[in-house]
Amino acid sequence: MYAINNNKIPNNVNLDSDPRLKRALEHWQPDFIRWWGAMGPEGFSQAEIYLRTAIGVDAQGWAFYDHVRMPEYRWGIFLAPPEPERLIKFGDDIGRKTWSEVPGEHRFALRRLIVTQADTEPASVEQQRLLGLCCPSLYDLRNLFQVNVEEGRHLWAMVYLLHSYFGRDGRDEADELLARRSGNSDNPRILNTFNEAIEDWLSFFMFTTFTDRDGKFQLLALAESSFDPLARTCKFMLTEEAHHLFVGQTGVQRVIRRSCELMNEHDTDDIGRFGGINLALLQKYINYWYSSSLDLFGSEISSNAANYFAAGLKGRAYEEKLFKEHRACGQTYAVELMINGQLTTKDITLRSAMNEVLRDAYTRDCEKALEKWNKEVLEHHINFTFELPHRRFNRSVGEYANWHFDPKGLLLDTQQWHERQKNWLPTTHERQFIKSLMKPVTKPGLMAGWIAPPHKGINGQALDFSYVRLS
Ligand code: BYC
Ligand code: FE
Ligand code: FE
Repeated sequence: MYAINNNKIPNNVNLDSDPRLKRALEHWQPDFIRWWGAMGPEGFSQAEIYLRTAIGVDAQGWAFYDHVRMPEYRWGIFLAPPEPERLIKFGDDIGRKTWSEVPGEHRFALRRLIVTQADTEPASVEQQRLLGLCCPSLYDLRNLFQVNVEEGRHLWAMVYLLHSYFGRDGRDEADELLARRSGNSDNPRILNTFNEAIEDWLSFFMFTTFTDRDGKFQLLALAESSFDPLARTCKFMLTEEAHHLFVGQTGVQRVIRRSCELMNEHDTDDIGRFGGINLALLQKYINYWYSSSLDLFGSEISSNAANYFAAGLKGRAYEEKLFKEHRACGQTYAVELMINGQLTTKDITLRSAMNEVLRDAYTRDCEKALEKWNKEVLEHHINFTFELPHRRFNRSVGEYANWHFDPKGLLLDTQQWHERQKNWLPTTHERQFIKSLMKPVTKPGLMAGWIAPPHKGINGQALDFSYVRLS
């Protein structure tokens, strides 16, 4: 155990200089710990986990590894270092000074963006709370908990903004963040994907590949914000996000590797009876989690998104690096809309297409993940290619929500959809099969039979290292 910093709440925002804020956060802290106890990982409060803790934002500070009990994890508040004289980079006010306080006219919109972002963080912890009980290895168990504590820290990051800049309203929102519950019909989490159950590790790896990647792109867009504390908070969160995406990408890849090994060993595609997961079933999980995550970008045409961009609240991913022009005025974007039951291409204003622009960037990033998976298949000399379904497939938000499309994007009638969706999405029976594979493996170095071991351990440790010391 360690004691680096005696502050109750580790931070680089000089909390001691603001006693009122400090008191407000110290008041919220026990509520957070109670929430963690009730809704965080089930069954491991006494286990010692080999976790990395952020204790600063520099190279040494943000990756401090030690065995820690999760309830004693030090959730801190860290902002990326300020850029001196940072100017507004996009929207109507380009070139003006960025804001260190919330401008009155943007108070409502900023609060809404921050609350929506914040809500996903505890939601994901709630969704994943039972996974520890059926982990495929201690290595994976540790990675799950690392993701969980960091999503907890992301909640802290947003609650700091709410408490610090939004007064009474912000404190009320912070309380609400601990009151909503993933999947609860009376008081659900805000965005749909965060109300889906995650009861098996394949779903966890798909979620960390596709849904945490939505997180990456939303954070990239908010890291451009003219509201400087938000931009700096998101920048630091992005450094942690990389590990979540690694867990997902390599998790699925290890499942694929194991499946390919079993296919070659037994000379069949159908490896379920050998305890493996068929590649075709993996494709269905991809279809499910990718389409659900696409919804998180909002409608194709969004006046909210246009207003956020105009006001400089939320930009595009890599706004400065990737785009030459940052006002996005007088330009158009072609989208396919459903008009009188027909797909029709329409030019809409670029600003109102900002959700779609971000979704495009996200899709390109997902394609890279699939390329790596397909390479794994190829290395086993197996003829199978994973594909992302069309963006119209299985959508619940936006233009395509009330229609049915196949994974190639072709329009279906309701009957065709009901007949064929079992070919594209996991059936109840298949979900049960995946669940039946989820037997806990908790001896150091051992691995469940449906997943291959990782190529290397965490932080240079061996694969049979005690990543988790069970009590
Ligand atoms: N489910 O105008 P529209 C992460 C609502 S993930 C349910 O298109 P807008 C993480 C919308 O609220 C990143 N409702 O929306 C990952 C609106 O409601 P009202 C999270 C939805 O505002 C893994 C209405 O539909 N961060 O960090 O353009 C683990 C019309 O929508 C959904 C953010 O989301 C949905 N999926 O865009 C842990 C960033 N989508 O006004 C963490 C902040 C939309 O009609 N949020 N609606 O009542 C935003 O930027 C925007 O709010 C959104 C929506 C992109 C989400
Ligand atoms: Fe997060
Ligand atoms: Fe994440």
